[in-house]
Amino acid sequence: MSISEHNIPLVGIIMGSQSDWEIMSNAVTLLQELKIPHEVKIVSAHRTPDRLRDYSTSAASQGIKVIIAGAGGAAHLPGMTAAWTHLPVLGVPMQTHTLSGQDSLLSIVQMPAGIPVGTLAIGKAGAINAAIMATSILALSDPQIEKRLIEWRTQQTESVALTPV
Ligand code: RP5
Repeated sequence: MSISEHNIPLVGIIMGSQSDWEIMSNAVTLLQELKIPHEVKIVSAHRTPDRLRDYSTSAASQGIKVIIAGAGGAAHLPGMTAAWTHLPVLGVPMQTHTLSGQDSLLSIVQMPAGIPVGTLAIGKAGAINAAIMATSILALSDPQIEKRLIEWRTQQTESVALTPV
């Protein structure tokens, strides 16, 4: 039986602010398409540090297998989450008005050795790819999830027209 049939969230999607939701909702859409149970929460490294600690330290025991963390600017959420948990953490840098998201990207990617964050692209592509990568991680130990992922990838390939219109 696939772990995705239990309906216990396997992927935790967290974001630093309500303002991140427009981008992070793209990760949710992908997980819905791939039928991966997930949960979504606002967890701010700076404004709700206790929530960050509580979420990160309890995620594994709650059944979460992968955490996707989106944040912008001084984007400490993915890194601090990774500091609190051994679960894989995928970081999605938000595009920002002031520095175009380069601030977010560098804040997330430049982790010290020993505490990794798998860092995706800035913005929508990063959110989508984080969901696909989370599914890939789950697929390593679940043949049904692997089958759905391969089908999704095949459909994507087949949807690309040879000739532009
Ligand atoms: C970060 O600060 C959030 O992840 C967000 O991207 C950024 C701005 O947050 P708001 O001021 O819009 O709430 O913590």
